Amino acid sequence: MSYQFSDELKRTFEEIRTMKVRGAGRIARAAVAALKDEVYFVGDSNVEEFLKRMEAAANYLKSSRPTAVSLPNGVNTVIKSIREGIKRGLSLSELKEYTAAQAQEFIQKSIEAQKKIGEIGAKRIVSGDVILTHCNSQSAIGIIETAFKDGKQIKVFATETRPRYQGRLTAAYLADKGIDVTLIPDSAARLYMRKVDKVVVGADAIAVNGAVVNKIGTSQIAAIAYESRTRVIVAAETYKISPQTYFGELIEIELRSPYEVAPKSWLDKHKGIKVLNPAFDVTPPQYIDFIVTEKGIYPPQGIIMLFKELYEL
Ligand code: RUB
Repeated sequence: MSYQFSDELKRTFEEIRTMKVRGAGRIARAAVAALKDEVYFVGDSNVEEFLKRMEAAANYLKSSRPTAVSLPNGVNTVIKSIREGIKRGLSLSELKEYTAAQAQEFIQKSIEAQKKIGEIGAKRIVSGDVILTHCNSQSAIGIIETAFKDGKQIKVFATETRPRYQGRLTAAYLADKGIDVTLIPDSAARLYMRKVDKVVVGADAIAVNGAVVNKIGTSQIAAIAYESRTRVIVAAETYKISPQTYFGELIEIELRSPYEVAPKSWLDKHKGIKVLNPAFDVTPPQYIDFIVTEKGIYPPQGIIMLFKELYEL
């Protein structure tokens, strides 16, 4: 059976797909907020029907972008709460209220988690540090900004992050806050790494073995940092840990349009050229010093313990 979704839900799907809304935390919150509003969309006659319609909406949202695990983890939280509500015997209207409240709680906790990561991670930054960050991660920026607000003298290198240039967003944000920031091409990371004390990046997904999936180029930066003995810090909320990886599944890497890499007119002239445009890559745990979560700091090898604790395994 196919379900009708509200225009708002479809708009959120499009905004995530086209990257108007981007970044793993924002994507999760936008999807959960859309589900929260969807609760009241059409008049279901019973709780089972409501669950089915919400599951369909959740699956639709999950298909917008494949890599950020925060998205399925966020929408699954909402679906789980509907199932719980049904088990507790809630009426349809009670169930809707309960679902909307649980969705709101996820959004609130996500915002709080990012704030906490900023506070915890900033303790590992010292005055005089030169930090390199890649892409545009709210959690990574939270660490940098908190350290700065705590009065630490820091300098930041922000990589451009081709092909979508999210590094410009980061550089503009940091400069706006009064932080000393230098925008560099991604390919200049090795040249400047010897000036860098700490690499601070975010994550779209974390495998239970501590490998981190983040914006394409992160693994290159981490390897360069490893080479020059520079610390690599990953900032990530615990809902970015991928449960599927516990069962040996791999995290899917999103492949985006070739026209983000080269213009269509140019590629049309050079028909023999193939283009690959992966949006993310995998940084192996041995290149990561520690992962800052809202629950504290973990070495990548400790993520499995954290995961088991979170899922009560
Ligand atoms: C964004 C990206 C960010 C993570 C973490 O990629 O790789 O580093 O999503 O972000 P894209 P946050 O621009 O393709 O979405 O810490 O804000 O969740």
